[in-house]
Amino acid sequence: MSGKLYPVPAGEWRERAWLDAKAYDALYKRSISDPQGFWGEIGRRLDWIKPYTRVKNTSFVPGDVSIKWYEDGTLNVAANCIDRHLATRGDQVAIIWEGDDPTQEEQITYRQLHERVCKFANVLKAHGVKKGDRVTIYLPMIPEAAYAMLACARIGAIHSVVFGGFSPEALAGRIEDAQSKFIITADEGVRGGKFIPLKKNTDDALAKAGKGDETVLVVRRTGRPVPWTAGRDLWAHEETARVSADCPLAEINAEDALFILYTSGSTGKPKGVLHTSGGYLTYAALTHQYVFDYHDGDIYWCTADVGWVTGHSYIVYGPLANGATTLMFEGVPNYPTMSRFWNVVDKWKVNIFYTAPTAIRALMGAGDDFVKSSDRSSLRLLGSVGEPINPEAWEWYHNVVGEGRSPIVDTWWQTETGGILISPLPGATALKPGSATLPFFGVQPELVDDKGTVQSGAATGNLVILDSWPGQARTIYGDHERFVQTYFATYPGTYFTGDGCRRDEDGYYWITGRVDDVINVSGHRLGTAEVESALVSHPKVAEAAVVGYPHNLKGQGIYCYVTLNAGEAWSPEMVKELTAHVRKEIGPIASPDLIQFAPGLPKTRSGKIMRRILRKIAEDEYSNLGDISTLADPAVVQDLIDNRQNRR
Ligand code: 6R9
Repeated sequence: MSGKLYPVPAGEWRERAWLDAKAYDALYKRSISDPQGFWGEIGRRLDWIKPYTRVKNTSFVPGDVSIKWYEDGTLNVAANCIDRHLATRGDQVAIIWEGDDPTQEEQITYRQLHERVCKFANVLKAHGVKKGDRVTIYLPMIPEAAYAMLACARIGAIHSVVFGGFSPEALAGRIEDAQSKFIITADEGVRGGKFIPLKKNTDDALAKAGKGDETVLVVRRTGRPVPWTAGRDLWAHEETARVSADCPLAEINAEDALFILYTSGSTGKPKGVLHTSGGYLTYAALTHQYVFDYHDGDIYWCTADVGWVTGHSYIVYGPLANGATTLMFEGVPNYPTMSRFWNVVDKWKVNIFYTAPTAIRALMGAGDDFVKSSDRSSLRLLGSVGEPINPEAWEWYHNVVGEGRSPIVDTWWQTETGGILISPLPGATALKPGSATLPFFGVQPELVDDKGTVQSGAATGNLVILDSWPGQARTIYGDHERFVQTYFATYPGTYFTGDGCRRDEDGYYWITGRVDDVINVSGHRLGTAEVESALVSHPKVAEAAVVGYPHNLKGQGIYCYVTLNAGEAWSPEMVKELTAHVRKEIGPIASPDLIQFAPGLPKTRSGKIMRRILRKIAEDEYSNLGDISTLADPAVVQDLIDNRQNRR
């Protein structure tokens, strides 16, 4: 770990920042000692229809897990993101859209956003969507994705955005679980010059999951021909032309659901993490302002996809609640060239740039020339999210991309946390490459050992959070018991993050990665169980075990051990076949990196797969496997070692 310390930049930079170290300390202390008072004041940054009188009503106590913020207040999230800005910034650009093709772009003002969202909302209403109904959004990175989300918010429908890279099977599971009858998609998506058949995928998903009473609203993106089911499918441009641009706001309780977002856990199917309205928006807006030191007039760009929580909180809700100009990028970092990010920064004079370590590492590997050919003088702040950033990539981001001028905010958070929990505040926090540094307001991190004993001072352990913050997920859609079991049962009385962590002598937090059976591939969460169940759904596979291993670009790679059915022979073609199968079942992000044929898996006598051993072999660290005497058949281990795929 790098021991380097980067102080807050001096001069103009520091003067402009919202908060310095003293202000952070004072506000942090107050947020912990008086959460009711602190969040009571912060919540007023939103426009409420009926102001709240109650602020925090939360319990992590086993048997009584309940999280409510601003529970007697009512508001409308879309009005907070759009309508209330119209008087002062109606003609300001709300969304800059940069197409995959560098010649395609669009700028949407707050006034235009208002009109388009209202029309979208009226289309939903015209087709029977009501408050509380679930709407599945399966769109590429086009402005309609934001219109669709905000249209749901305007009428109180609950959106479930599914990343456009997910397969029809994965989409079907999410439509089914959310019981959603209204799906918004596009004819096709475009990424890196390639077309993605979103409409066809939707048809395939509905053939699997549909009950026949769904409506599919289709945005025309490429205009190329797509399959069409009359009576079910509607063109968005035809529907929006038919409706009025006047759509009254629905009055929504602070604790009514805003969205569901599916994410992988250590067991079972992806879970529908549910976020509500008042607390979520308060937290997304506050963190967006302070963590990114956002000021009026800044051009802000988060490169995430709206299919992930980062896109929800930091492309759409946080920035728009703050009246920001948010850039939405349809493409990929390496198209048409490895300079694309920096060309976009120069074209739009981006001030704040937020991306993921996997992208930084890939661009670093391509060489400095792709960066240095651009100007980047508009950049003032850089951000990182999704996985731990290795100090080498951090230094490159800081020195080459940022030319040493721009602080880096390494923001640790999760789908379940709704917003950033641990991060530097750029005017307040000295930086250490690789550390997410210090907790945001209201966040009380703690480290516990496997027995739950609190580790004080400099220590390592499992990261838990002691008390609630307004952006926290409220439940898992349709399965509150699973919510309680997953997050509040391991270390009772606390929220368990699933991450391991180290705290140094300065109280800085260093996230070390997942301690459960979740792997983080290029910043995308995948449950090993999900990949295993995709593998065993192949007719020739008897059994499979999947673990993560260190990967230079992706952070973690997917390593699969596969046992075939009796009579099936292993061949190089099998590897291709199984790879294609997993891509079809889940999507390209779940493509196995390495697949090893396993005549048997190491199991205890009670039949439990010993993943610890499989992880070690996958890491090529098999010399110290620990105690294997409890294995039913220790001989299988030697075969796995002999045929390991990740030799150094
Ligand atoms: C926002 C997001 C959450 C998991 C999380 C952790 C990892 C995210 C990180 C980080 C180290 C950071 N993670 N940010 N690890 N440093 N700055 O990524 O949400 O997709 O739910 O993933 O990602 O392991 O538990 P999500």
